[in-house]
Amino acid sequence: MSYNEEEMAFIEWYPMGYGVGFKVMRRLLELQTKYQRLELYETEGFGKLLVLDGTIQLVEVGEESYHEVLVHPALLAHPNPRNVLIIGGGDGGTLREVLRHKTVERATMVEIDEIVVEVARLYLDIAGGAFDDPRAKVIIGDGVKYLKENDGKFDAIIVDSTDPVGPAKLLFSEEFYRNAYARLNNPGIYVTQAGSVYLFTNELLDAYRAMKKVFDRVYYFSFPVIGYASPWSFLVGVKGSLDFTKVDLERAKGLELYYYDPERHETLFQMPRYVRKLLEGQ
Ligand code: AG3
Repeated sequence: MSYNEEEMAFIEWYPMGYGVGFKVMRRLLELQTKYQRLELYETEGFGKLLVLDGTIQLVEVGEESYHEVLVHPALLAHPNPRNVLIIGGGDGGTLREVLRHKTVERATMVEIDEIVVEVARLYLDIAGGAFDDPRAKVIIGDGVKYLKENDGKFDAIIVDSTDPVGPAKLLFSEEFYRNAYARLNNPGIYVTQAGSVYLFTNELLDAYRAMKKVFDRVYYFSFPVIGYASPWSFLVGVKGSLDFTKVDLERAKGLELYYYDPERHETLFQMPRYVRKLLEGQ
């Protein structure tokens, strides 16, 4: 969580003094929104770097290693995802990936902080026109309230939030999962990022256990994400009979993927052995 002027580096510090850093050329923005502190840097080799409350959200070069993996496994495991809800994801990367699916007729994104959306529109080159797609609907609001207080149904709910610590913690609670389950069609799929496997292991375990109380089936997976303390974890909750270990390879062909490899879908389930044992309660 620091910007070292002398060394021209931005380092995000995780627990126990584990750092993830980038050499930066200059700071482009530093501002306090209603919800968080936002910083934007130009890095040496990874394009722009977006930081919220000291935590790295993305680097332009390699952001697909997160957005592809958050979105495509879940949407390719669902037989026909037409109506998709994204909670968070203000930078637009998740929305962009969702809209690449031809089956998707409607993608609603509920982001609490409109400044993040504005900064993404003006400074980041990652949404790729997604915000202006006629199938996209951007709502500035609280995703927790949105799930509780509306009653439309979705085939997939994707949570692209900040870490399972601090303000986003509510998005990892049993109550939130219950509200999400109620808003899913059958079959339906829920996917969330769930933090660093090594450094937020307890948060991952807590979220996994809470999801197991609510969904008909829960899966965990991991992927090395550029810019985060990898491997990074993801959790999937299913409503009805949907098998997340299988994806539609025909639909995958049209997606031109760079990081996520649907033909090797099974590699997603790699977990350090001790974490798998913790998750499976052994
Ligand atoms: N997703 C951010 C994931 C959390 C990153 N955490 C961290 N660096 N400690 C939102 C940004 C991508 N759309």
